[in-house]
Parts: sequence; structure tokens; C-alpha cells
Amino acid sequence: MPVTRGFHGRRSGADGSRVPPGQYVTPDFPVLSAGPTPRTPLDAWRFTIRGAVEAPVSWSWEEFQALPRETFTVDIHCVTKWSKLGTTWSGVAVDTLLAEVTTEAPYALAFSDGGYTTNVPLADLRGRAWVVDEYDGRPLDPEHGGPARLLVPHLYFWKSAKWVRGLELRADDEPGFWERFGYHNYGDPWKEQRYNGD
Ligand SMILES: Nc1nc2c(c(=O)[nH]1)N[C@H]1C(S)=C(S)[C@@H](COP(=O)(O)O)O[C@H]1N2
Ligand SMILES: [Mo]
Repeated sequence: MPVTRGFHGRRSGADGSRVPPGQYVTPDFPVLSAGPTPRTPLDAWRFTIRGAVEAPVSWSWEEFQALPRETFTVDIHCVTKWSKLGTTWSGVAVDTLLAEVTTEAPYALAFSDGGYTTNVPLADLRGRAWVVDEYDGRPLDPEHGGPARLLVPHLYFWKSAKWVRGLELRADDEPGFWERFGYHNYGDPWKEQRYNGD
């Protein structure tokens, strides 16, 4: 695939590479799930922002579909060392959702159907994270997190919670599923923050 440097405004390493240290590029799209794929009917789906907010807010699937959408192309990096370049997604910017709450919380814990959680500083969700429901112009496959997943492409892909149902905003930083298992609390692929202590 031809690469137009800078076109996507992505980060790159000191040598100008698009591939973070220790990663290899794959054309595949592996499926990595810690449990079974949940199947929540769309009429039972809601996305909720709760916790340290003046008032919680939530959207039904229909309401979520009516929000302003963005389509964007990013590289993704899994801690198991595969990277996939130039992936195209559509969905709603987390900024669009956060605009509906008043908060001073510094942390977010994303939560999903099936019980998966992952923690991200709220600052990392502003301007560079989305709740996506389309991959490559099609509805997101259930295996890849459909109907909707979080996408935080500047952090390792475990931060991109599949089957995401909301954000709990918090005063304290609560480690999520993999973070409690010894993965790095922040997970910057460019600093190889794979495990706790990296
Ligand atoms: N709900 C949920 N989200 C998840 C996971 C999971 O097991 N459950 N795995 C994470 C990990 S480790 C990775 S690498 C990516 C994998 O996404 P993919 O299966 O679409 O490649 O999802 C992340 N989000
Ligand atoms: Mo992963």
C-alpha cells in the first residue's frame, strides 16, 4: 500500500517509521477476545456516561445513530505485536459524547457487555478516541466489537474496548481487565509500555 507521509497526521518513531518498536505489520485482522462474543440486541443497547458527572447521560442505539459522525483512517497496534496500518472506521467522536456531561474527572473506565473494562485518562479520549460502529464501510463484525467499540488508536489495542456500553468517569484511576492482570496502566506503543513496569 502506498504511504503518504503525514496524510493521516499519525505519530511516528524517531526514524520516521509508522511501526512502533517491537511490532510487525500484518494484513490480517486477528480476533482477540478474552471471552465469548456477546450478542446484545440493538433495542436493548444503550451507551452511558456515568460516575463523576453532574448528571449521567445515555443514548439508545437510535439516538446514537443520529449523532454527528466521523470517518477516519488510523494504524492500530496490539500488545501481542501485530500492527495493522491504514484501518478505516466510522463512528462518533468521544468529544461529541463528552459534550453532554459536566465533569472534572481525570479518568475514565470504559465498560463493555461481557464485563470487560479498560482504563484511560480522560485527556486521552479527547480529540483522539471514537465509539465506532463501522469498519471499512460496513457494520462492525460482532467478533471485532460490533455493534460498537471504543477506538483509542494511539494506545495499545486492548484499550479499544469491544462491545463498549459506556464510560464511567472517575476521580481515581481504576485499573481495567488487562491492567489488573499486569499489563501496563497506560499502554503507549511508541514507548513499548506493554507490561506493568515497562
Ligand atoms: N470487550 C473486550 N474488548 C477487547 C478485548 C476483549 O477481550 N474484550 N480484547 C482487547 C485486545 S487485547 C485487543 S488486541 C483488541 C482486539 O480487537 P480485535 O479482536 O477486533 O482485533 O480488542 C481489545 N478489546
Ligand atoms: Mo491485544
